[in-house]
Amino acid sequence: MSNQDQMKKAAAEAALEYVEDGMVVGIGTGSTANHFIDLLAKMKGRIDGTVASSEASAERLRGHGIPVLDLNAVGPIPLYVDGADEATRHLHLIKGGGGALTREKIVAAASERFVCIADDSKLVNVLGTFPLPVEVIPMARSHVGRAMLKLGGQPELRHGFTTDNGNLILDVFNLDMTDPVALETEINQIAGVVTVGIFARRPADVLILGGKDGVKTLT
Ligand code: ABF
Repeated sequence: MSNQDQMKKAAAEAALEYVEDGMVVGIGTGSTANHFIDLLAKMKGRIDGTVASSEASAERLRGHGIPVLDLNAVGPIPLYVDGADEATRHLHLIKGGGGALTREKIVAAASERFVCIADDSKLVNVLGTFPLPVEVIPMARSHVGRAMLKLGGQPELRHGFTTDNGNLILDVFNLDMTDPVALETEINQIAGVVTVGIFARRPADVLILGGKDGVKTLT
């Protein structure tokens, strides 16, 4: 396992402390979330089940014999654990590098506590070095692309990729994200945008970062 992967695993392990008996746990997507899934398998008898943010995570959970529930069949989720592509000390995030941003945003919105897990290379002062994923309805691709240009970004279509919802992803480079709440709100208003990968209006509640000196928790 690479050092970075060990840091991801350490963050995932620390997140287990937030899991309580009888909980339904929201589960994210990506390599850090995969560590969490594998660790959760060891205590699967103690939870009621999970809600998955992607088909890939649902499959991995089922592979461990962990029940995967429909979000509509459960009430508010007490805990959601997921990774991120970038995170700030304000717990604002960029997500969606894995393309699962829409379901991730839904599960985050439906959750009482969002614990974000990552290796500490994801911590940044200002979001935006990582290109911003925006999920769009296919017929709106060009329209949304032009809107991104007007905002000062350079959109690139993620070629050969379709989301779990049958939509496309534009990865937008060079946006000014000094006010992520305002930018998230503005991009949300563009017709044809399904989800923008800024998680600032509903940020994480806890950020667990694995580093070479162990795990740090920001709240
Ligand atoms: C998900 O997985 C995403 O929102 C984010 O794009 C990605 C992080 O991947 P990894 O944990 O593999 O670095 O959480």
